[in-house]
Amino acid sequence: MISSSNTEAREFARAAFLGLSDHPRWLPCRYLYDAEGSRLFERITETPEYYLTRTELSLLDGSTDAIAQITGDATLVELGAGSARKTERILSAYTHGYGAARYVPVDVSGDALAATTSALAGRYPTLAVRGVHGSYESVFPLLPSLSPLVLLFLGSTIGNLNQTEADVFWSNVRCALSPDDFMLLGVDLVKDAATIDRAYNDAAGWSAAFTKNIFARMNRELGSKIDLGGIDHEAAYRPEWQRVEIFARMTRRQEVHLAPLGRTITLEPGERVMTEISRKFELADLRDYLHLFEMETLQTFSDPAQSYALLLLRPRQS
Ligand code: AVI
Repeated sequence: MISSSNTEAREFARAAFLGLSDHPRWLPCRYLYDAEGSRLFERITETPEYYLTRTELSLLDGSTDAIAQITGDATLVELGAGSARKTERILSAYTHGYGAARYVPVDVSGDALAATTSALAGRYPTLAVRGVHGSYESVFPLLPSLSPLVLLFLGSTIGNLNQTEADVFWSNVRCALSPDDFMLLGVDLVKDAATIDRAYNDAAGWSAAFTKNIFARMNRELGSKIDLGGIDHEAAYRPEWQRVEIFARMTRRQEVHLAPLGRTITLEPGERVMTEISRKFELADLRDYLHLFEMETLQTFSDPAQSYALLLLRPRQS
């Protein structure tokens, strides 16, 4: 019998093989988030350079009561369990407003899910939490049975999807939402390149550690034997693409073993592997794009510098 962890390792190995044999080379960013990756990402969010989380938290502070009033009592379904800090602000507004709240965190990382669930259990006695361990896509079929709901997609994680993935995502969202549902979307906005570059190259080195962790994870789970000291983190904002591109650059020759497949891929010094993109948005373009998917923007909350925004969305009523 093939155990599910064997199946997961084969899937990871296949994804790594396909991405690393492509031109240019890449790895799917979902593999950045094992327990260690989630821990490293939390450290990034605490750095002075990473303005996204702090700005989003302060926007949530100023808007969640109003949002809870607009949506009414609803089940909160969160794509990407996120940090308990962020979720607590939202849960507080719903538990204060409606006495009890229902929360469904969805995450590919079982560890992140368990951490969020246990952090919340003690603090909110009237909260019913039901975690879903899986990809975002896995929760779409469940959404009609959870309506009325507010779908939370925070942290500008939407920016980690490329245009094609985003198009599929929004089609799925639109099909899964019922007329009484809402969605709260957090997005990082286009701004000067230097501010963005700093956020993805923090001085303490958490961003670099996060990028390298995908290779450390390959060592742990796929027996890859990659020399982590032979990898540099490279992240830069490309204004013409309105996105940050994050790469691992090899500083020495690497033989990458993928034990579950019995294959090896050679990476030469100087070769780069793209591990992630992080798209930044213009509000007017984004609202227009969402309109194509019949998602109407009811309200936008942004900081005075228009650095970041929360959009309260609703399926367009026909
Ligand atoms: C999760 N996501 C929104 C982060 C971002 O800003 O794109 C991931 C990240 N990668 C490196 N730093 C942050």
